[in-house]
Amino acid sequence: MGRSSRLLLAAIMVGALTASVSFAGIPDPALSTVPNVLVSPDGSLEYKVTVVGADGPIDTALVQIVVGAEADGLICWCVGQTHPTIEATTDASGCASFFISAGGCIDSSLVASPPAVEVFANGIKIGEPGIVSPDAVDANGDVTQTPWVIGANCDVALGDAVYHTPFIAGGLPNFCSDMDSDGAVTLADAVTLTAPISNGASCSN
Ligand SMILES: [Ca+2]
Ligand SMILES: [Ca+2]
Repeated sequence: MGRSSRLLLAAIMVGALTASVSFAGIPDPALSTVPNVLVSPDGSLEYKVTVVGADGPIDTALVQIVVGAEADGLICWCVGQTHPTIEATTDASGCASFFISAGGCIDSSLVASPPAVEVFANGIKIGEPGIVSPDAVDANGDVTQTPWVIGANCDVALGDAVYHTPFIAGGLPNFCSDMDSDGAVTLADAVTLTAPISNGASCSN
């Protein structure tokens, strides 16, 4: 084998090694979990993104929630809450945990210029979720998306309880009351809503 052939072979081997290492660490949108972004005016609710690649969960991945300009203008952001890009790093289970202080409900399929929100892991897009919150309506009882009024007022008040109650009581599908993004409004969503509603979670915006 000549010198150039040996160099070529070495380059191919290094390339193959690098490729296998890289693929193992590349987030796979199909394997990762990106629920609708859960926010609360008191920052009390945990929102989790799980980043998984071909070899399983990816540790120390940078997860970035990037809220588009349209949705950014419709969300009630608490003073001190970073936006429109919010970052966290995954743990050994591939899990990135956020506690976002804000209010509002954004159904991604209803915005004029989708996507409303993009979520990236190590620079690779892994999801285009919406946003949900106990703080779904403003002081007039208007939800963010009917029509495109801002809705939400950084205050979980009686109007929010009144808004969520029929969906919870009747188990009726409703995007803005589905806190865990499983497509249904169940006891689990009621449990998530209970503390912010009973505490009257609020913030300055
Ligand atoms: Ca409210
Ligand atoms: Ca649910």
